[in-house]
Amino acid sequence: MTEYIPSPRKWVADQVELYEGSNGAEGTTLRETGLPVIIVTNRGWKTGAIRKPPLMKVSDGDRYVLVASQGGSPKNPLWYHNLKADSNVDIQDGTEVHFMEVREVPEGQERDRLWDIAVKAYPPYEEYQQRTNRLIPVFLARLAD
Ligand code: F42
Repeated sequence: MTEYIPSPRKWVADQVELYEGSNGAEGTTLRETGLPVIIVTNRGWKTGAIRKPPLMKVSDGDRYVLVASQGGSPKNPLWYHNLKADSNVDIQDGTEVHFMEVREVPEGQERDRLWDIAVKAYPPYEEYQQRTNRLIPVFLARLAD
């Protein structure tokens, strides 16, 4: 059984522990913002380990928009590479867990539409994009067949 390796960032690992430990009853928002958070379980492409980055919940119908912002840092978050290598993820949204497929949405009309939805859900994404000349990647997660 491949092991889960928690984030080296304590506040992130703690949020996952609280979220999962409470079966999605607690730890489901971003600190005091009250904004909803999902957990995107994916497989490390180098280690094969289970990784569980929490992300802001951005919904497009029954799909989720995953924004690889990492606070506008110059580099993509490492989970970006995992999703590119293996598009199967589990998304925990509160008490529900969905088995989903992700695909990166290239620049263009669809990405613009999803970006607008993401910024409405979490306005700091716009500032993050201003901070970096990296085009912040956007994935769309839909229920796996
Ligand atoms: N991050 C976002 O990018 N967008 C969000 O909307 C977002 C919201 C959010 C809400 C709550 C919360 O607690 C955190 C939130 N975060 C958000 C932060 C997010 O959860 C991640 O911590 C952040 O995006 C950084 O992701 P990361 O994958 O770069 O994390 C690093 C710190 C990490 O976990 N590193 C591991 C390590 O041991 O150093 C390795 C992780 C990994 O996936 N390794 C791969 C493997 O094979 O195991 C290899 C990856 C490679 O290419 O090297």
